[in-house]
Parts: sequence; structure tokens; C-alpha cells
Amino acid sequence: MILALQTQHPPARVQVVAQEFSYSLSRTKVRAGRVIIELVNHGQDTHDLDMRRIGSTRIIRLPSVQPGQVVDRELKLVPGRYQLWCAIADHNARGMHAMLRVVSKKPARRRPGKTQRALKSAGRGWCATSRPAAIVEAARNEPAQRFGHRGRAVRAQVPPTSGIAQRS
Ligand SMILES: [Cu+2]
Repeated sequence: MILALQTQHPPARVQVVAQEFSYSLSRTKVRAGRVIIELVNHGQDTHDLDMRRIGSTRIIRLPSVQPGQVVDRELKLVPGRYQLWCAIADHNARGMHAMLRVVSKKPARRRPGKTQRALKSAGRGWCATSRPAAIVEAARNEPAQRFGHRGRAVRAQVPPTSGIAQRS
């Protein structure tokens, strides 16, 4: 069911404008999943785009584009930080590189996690029934334990002050 929802969701888009010698990204953060990377060449030289998630050895390659041309590719990206660079000649060293952050899906709208739900339902059970009963029982037994006899005897030791003062 989750997979079906994911495929219905339109892919995110990131446009990368290449020129001598820089990349300009339409956004530097995108949600994980299907992402269309569009490489636009606004320069006078041929440029391309390689990208690699930090921690991974796999390099995703977009074909080179001639000046004035566009190429795009749909990818499935997992969360992480991705390095983007132009692999032509020394373009990378001359500044044609950028970073794209891929973040988990819908962090704000996510329903409570399994642990939160378990805590909530456990809390309901404990607060409404078990725990108050246990606390009441403990409170009832505590004076008797402290003074070495039953609760009734302890209550009798409490001086009857305020009630009498108000009555007279
Ligand atoms: Cu280049």
C-alpha cells in the first residue's frame, strides 16, 4: 500500500544550470524517492553532471549537454548528501560542483511512529486503571508501614484541629 502511494506521488524536480564554471541548483534539498534531475547548459562549452551520495561508491552519470541544450533523468534517491560535479576536463576543479541534500519523505506529516503509538496506548492503560490503583494502595499502606500499625490507628493520631475551630 505504501508503495502504491509512492508511485502516485509526482517526482520532485531539481534543475541544474551549468555554465563556466559553476552549477546553479533550483533547490539544494529534495525529498527522497523519485527525483528528476534536469541539466541545462547555459554556457559556451559542453558540460555534464556526475553525482554520488557521500558514503557510496556508485556514480550516477547524466550525459553531456551542448550549449543551449537540456537533458534530464529520473532517479530514485535515498536520503543522504550528494556531491554533484562536472566530469569534463578540469571543470570540477574550476568550480563546477555542488551539493544536494536528499531528506526523508514528509517528515512533518508523518503519523506517530510505532514506539510512540505503543507508549500512548500503554499510557492510557496505566493512567486510567493500573497505576492509580497501585498508587492508592501504596499510599494506604505507607503510614501503617511507617508507624508499625494499621492505617486506622495512624489516622487517629492526626490532631483534629481546623474542623473543630471552624465549628465553634
Ligand atoms: Cu563542465
